[in-house]
Amino acid sequence: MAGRALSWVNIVVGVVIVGLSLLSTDMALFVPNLVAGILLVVAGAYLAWAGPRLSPRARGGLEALCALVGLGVAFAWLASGENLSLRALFIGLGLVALVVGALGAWRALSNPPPAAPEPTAQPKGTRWLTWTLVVVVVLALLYGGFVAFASNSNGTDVTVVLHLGTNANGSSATTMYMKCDVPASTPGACSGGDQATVTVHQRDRIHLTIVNDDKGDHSHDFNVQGWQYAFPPISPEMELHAQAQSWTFTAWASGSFKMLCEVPGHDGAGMHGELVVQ
Ligand SMILES: [Cu+2]
Repeated sequence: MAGRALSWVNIVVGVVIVGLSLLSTDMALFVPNLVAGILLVVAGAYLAWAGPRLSPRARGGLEALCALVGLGVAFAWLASGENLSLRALFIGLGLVALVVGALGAWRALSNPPPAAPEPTAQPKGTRWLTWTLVVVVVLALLYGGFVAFASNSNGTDVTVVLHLGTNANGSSATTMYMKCDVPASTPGACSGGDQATVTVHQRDRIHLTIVNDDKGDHSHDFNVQGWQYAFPPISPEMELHAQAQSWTFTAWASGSFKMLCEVPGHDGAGMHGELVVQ
């Protein structure tokens, strides 16, 4: 039946979104896309299998949820800095999920099937799917809540430019640095010598640019320690595949956090600094 075919479209769109999200270098959208794709697959599978046995309202609600997920995917990629072809694919996939979900919800709610006796107990075979769906939805909501809370900025923009490189000191011991480009940074936001100290206020929006003075693909790997800054889109991790890379994040959690290069030996050689969120 047509409704079931539509559910399969959700599954296929979800699988493609999961696959493409693995290709994406936009870390801010990687995890939300993964969650959105998995949500579409699980909801699509559930609708394909148990859809005809669900009440119109439950089916319509699930279809509407898929439509919202599709809208979210399309909308998020509109604002992304990812290359245009990948963005276009994601926006297209999101719009497909939006249309399929909206159509399914409309069909379920406007044409309820002839009253069938409501099953008193759910068929055993679909229970694990129900619970998987519940868990995925709860995780998605928790993550969405975290992202909404943690990325909420006070509107103050702070620019910080850091250089990562190796000192040519001629001696046998190699020393490395993570230092500020003071003229290029917001006054007062960045200080220190070879080990930078970045000082910002809580909820400032930080535009962080890392310049790799040693060139090379992934010769340095910038990260900030602490679980508060471990998850996209708040994590400013940059693997430095380009000579200069930028990242915007909100300093949502106060405290002192070590900034470092994660390439073995570089932290010890001096390639580290401190992020102080007051
Ligand atoms: Cu390094």
